[in-house]
Amino acid sequence: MELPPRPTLFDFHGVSMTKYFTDNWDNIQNVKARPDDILIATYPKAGTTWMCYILDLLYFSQMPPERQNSVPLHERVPFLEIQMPGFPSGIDELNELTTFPRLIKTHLPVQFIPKSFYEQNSKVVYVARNAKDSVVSYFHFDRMNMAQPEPGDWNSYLQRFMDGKMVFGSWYEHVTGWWEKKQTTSNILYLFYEDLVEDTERELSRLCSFLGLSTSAELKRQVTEKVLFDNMKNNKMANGSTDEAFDFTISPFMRKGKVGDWMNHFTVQQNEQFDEDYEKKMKNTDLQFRTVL
Ligand code: PPS
Repeated sequence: MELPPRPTLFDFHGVSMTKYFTDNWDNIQNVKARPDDILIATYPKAGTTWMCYILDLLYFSQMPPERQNSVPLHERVPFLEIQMPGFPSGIDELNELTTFPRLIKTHLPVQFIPKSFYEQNSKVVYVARNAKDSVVSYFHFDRMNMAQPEPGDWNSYLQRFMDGKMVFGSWYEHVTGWWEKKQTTSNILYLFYEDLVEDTERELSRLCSFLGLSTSAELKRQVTEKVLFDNMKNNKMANGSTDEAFDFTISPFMRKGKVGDWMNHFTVQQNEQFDEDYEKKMKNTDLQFRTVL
């Protein structure tokens, strides 16, 4: 299938977006959430796929093996806001789900979450990743994903990230918006990519207690093994190889999976400018990230 030209960014209620995430807006906003729904919310490149796979295994690894072996992860965990011509929308896929609970992926900033999720007290697992590794990962993703705007060169991309002119808007506003929301609701678990890299099994235990799951130590160990970076990279149902918009000759979707790869991309000058700007943008929050382990 021939791909349409790359989409362009536009301002959508104060957030940079592309049409693929706004065309279905009314249906997204009118979605009927359920109390047992679990939203996996992230700014892009924070470890969304990793968390989707972890949750899918925690809930459904006892199901017949066909689920894991032949159903792509993006069908098991629909992407709420996506609507691309020629493909079922996230809402269509959500309506097709027959499993409970429903696991739902979203990159929406907190103010765009359909109100039904709050009314139904659905749970949210938010994963955040430090800004420097996020922008590097996003840059390589935008290079290889023809459904994203043209990234341009690294220097201008970095500036655009600092200006919040990315699909799904400003990283700074996304991570702090969800952080603030978490202070007033017990239904949000706020996790960090860096913590997941440091000790996946520990974070899995936090996840299980938040979700009220009494997962056995053996299952936790098995899940931890299955979601190791190299295992996911080789897993055709989870490594993005089913996505027709991805050009793997440019970059893999499972690229490095590390904390600190930003050091291979930022020049000394870019780093100084970034840090200075970061201090200003993040001065009113107590949210802290690790950029090295
Ligand atoms: S997306 O497109 O927004 O849904 O991307 P997302 O899944 O959020 O993020 C992709 C980055 O997460 C890394 N990743 C992992 N790191 C460690 N362990 C595991 N298992 C894992 N799975 C995915 C992936 O490699 C991308 O990061 P980079 O830095 O580009 O490698």
